[in-house]
Amino acid sequence: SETAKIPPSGPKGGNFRLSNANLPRLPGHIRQPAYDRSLISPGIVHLGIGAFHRAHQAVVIDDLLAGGATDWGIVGASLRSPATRDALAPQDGLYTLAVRSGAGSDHRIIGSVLAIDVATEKSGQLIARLANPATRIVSLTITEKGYCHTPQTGDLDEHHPDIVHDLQNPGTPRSAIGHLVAALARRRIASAAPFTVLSCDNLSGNGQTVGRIVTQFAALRSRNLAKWIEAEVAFPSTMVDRIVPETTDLDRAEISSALGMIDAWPIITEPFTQWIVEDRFPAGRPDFAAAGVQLVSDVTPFEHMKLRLLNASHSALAYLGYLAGFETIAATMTDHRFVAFARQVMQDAAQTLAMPAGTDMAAYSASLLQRFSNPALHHRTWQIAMDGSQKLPQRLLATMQDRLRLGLPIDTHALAVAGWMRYVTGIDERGRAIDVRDPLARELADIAERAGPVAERLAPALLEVSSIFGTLGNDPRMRSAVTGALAKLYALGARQAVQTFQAA
Ligand code: CS2
Repeated sequence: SETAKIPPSGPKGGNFRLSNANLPRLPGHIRQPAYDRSLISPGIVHLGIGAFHRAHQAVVIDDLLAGGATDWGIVGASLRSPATRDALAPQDGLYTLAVRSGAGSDHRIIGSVLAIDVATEKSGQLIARLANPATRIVSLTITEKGYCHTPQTGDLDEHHPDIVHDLQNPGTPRSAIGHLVAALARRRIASAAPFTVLSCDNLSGNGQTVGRIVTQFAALRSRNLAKWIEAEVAFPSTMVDRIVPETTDLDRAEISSALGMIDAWPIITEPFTQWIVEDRFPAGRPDFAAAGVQLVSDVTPFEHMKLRLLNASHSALAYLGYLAGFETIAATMTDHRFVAFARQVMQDAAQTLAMPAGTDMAAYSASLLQRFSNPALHHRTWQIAMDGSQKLPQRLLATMQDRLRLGLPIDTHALAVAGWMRYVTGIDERGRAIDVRDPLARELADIAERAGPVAERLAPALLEVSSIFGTLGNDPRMRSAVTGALAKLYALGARQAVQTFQAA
């Protein structure tokens, strides 16, 4: 995982570090928290305080704190790595948000993160914080695999090692699910109202899904606890959208130099940001709308639109672009064949969707292509390619299922799935090793090793991984489309496969 390397010496003559005390030393054009941080108290605990949260929700909260919502500060939690805490604690939680595009770069200091807990060090402290009635929202960006579920069904994976551990050690859990349930159990015993659980991950029906997983886990501890959770806890769904690449050491150096002081972990993002939230917060919420958040009664159409247009084409570009030798999404987008392919992924997906009221498919797709082309973002294909086993179902397979149901061809998506298949063999088109990161990496590599690089054997073997493909993997139309696409990929390579596809 990422670690923050602090530049060895301070920029231009100073050794200052971003902190409350050093805010007055910042250049005047850099926007700072427009509120007295000492007056802010926490109302939100956020599990998974990575780059995505700090570019999205924490910025919304920063705006709301400036508007006077002083009891909605954030305490972040890392479930494993102390890296973010180690970088931000000496900075009093402050960090820079750099919004970048072809038009330039804008720097702003975010002050909404008040503290960070590291669960592996003090699991009791985090549970106590979650159990504290002042915590009214517990939000999550723990990535797809953090839910310890079976991606294809959305059910809790009872055999997941962390779940097995947490059921045996309910007071010292490892998983986010274990922490949520430990804290909810305490609140129930104390006759306190529960917090609202706000999933901000790219899962389909993320609220419903996390609600189901939490309740299933609780039921393995106590039926009454599960019933109480079902009756009392709200799990609103959300659609969150902002592209946030991993911060590089070059970013750290550039931003520290712009600030005239060190920021050990700034966040880089794009101008676009969107947050759609299902309005169900029995424990209260800040006035999200005041910061541009859209509150709706049903997030589903927005979520499907995003997963099946943005994330699907992102994953397709990531696998096929990586195989073609492109390091970033923006570089992949300099090849018109890939642009055309991404557009086709979106068009095919759109035929299965009811676009949300007020959105236009053509305009939305055009804006996605433009965002992917942002030359100022170094978003690695390798980063997006990560954890494909957790991403494929909601991004690509759901569309394929719907298209088959409608009697429509699935060749476009089949090529994207074939790209994933070749990627997870761990060997690229030039015979070099790929560092495949995926909870199923070992299993997938074993399958690839047994099948060999032969589409007719490899595609059917991978389609049998039912936690990813479910029954879709047995559908003869799926088998033949994916096998054909993979054969083409092996015969021609990604660039040509994408191109011939266009001609077909
Ligand atoms: C990306 C997403 O890494 C990935 O899988 O597709 O993180 C994507 O950048 C965000 O969902 C954009 O909102």
